[in-house]
Amino acid sequence: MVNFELSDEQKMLQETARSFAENEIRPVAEEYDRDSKFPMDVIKKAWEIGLMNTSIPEEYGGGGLDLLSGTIIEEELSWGCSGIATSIFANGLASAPVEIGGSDEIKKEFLTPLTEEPKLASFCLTEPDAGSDVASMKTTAVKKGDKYVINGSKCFITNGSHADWYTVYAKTDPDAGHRGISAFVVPRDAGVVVDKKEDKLGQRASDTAMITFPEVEIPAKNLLGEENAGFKLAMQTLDTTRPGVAAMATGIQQAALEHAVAYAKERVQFGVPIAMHQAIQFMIADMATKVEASRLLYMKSAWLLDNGQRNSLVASHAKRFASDSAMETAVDAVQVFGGYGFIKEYPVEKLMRDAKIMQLYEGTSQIQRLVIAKETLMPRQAVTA
Ligand code: COS
Repeated sequence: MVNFELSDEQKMLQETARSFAENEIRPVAEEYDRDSKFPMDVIKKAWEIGLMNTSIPEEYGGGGLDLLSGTIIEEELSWGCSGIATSIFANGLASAPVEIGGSDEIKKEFLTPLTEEPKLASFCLTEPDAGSDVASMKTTAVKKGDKYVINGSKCFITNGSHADWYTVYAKTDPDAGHRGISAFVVPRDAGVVVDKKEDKLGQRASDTAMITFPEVEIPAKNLLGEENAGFKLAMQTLDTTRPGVAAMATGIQQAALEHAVAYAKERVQFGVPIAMHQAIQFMIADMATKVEASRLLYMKSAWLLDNGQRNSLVASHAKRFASDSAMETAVDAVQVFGGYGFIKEYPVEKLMRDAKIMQLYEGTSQIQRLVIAKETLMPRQAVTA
């Protein structure tokens, strides 16, 4: 039986998140974007009311929520400001490999502190010469007795300047391609260096940093899962987080649509509100369809995982479609606003700048198409969800 109704608990979460976005995020979004100001105060408030660390199991102090509930929150906060939302949800990306591959001891050591205080963690996969091509990474981890020594640099790291710990992917067998990568938890005080904070086109409230690991020594027990199984752990992690990116892209679209509708009803040209012109109506109609389809896709991709099924294909459908739609919808919202859309005093140019990253981070739209094509042409047998 198909049921598109959210549970009472999910509806309550949705309302809480929408009201948080309305009252705590939207009022500061423009200022934090303009000044590229890190939203630590908003993060603290989101943490206090339980909108962060939703996926961390209750036994480690987290919300223990299913993925669908988490993604619903992501859509709403992103409706407020996707830059601030990204800062709030980056812990989910860093925690997922620990939740999937960490021992009980490591989960207690690293997940529990995130739930006791508003602390941050970052996910370190991408390198200057290894973006889409994860397997070409150069960072190494060499085992020395009961320690690993990590050397290398990671780039585009969300919350990198503010994180207490990092999940880091490194080569443990440099000649083995994707089968020679392992994942580790690295505490900041092990000697992690924050090299530089990036100055970005959009999502300017979020922190994006270059991070270096110069001969950083960590205990061998900080290995997540099996040695040389880090690539699969990264892919499994992205299966759990791409639905969330699709949800954030849906939040941007919802905001763009609402702004465009309100403006179209009030702006008068040729003697009537521009909403009366079919040229505008067709743009609004396409925007509305994209929002609806994006929402259904992200929800299905989360629901599949919640129900123990592999979601790689649907997560890529959702991430690809919602991200591309966010870009198109934001561009169209600017078009509906005409010349005013290009002016910073109006809200839609920010949405256009913010939407772009949706097509880039957590796998570009082209990488999602690769996954979709591969899964469609050569469906993979069930891999652990
Ligand atoms: N879950 C579990 N295992 C997976 C998996 C998944 N979702 N996807 C792939 N794997 C496994 C495969 O089963 C295969 O295992 P074997 O070693 O046993 O053969 C292995 O991983 C390699 O898979 P595949 O052959 O599909 O990899 P490709 O090199 O063809 O493609 C892409 C990998 C390009 C899809 C991958 O590198 C990718 O997603 N890149 C983008 C990275 C990204 O999103 N970066 C953003 C960083 S976070 S901001």
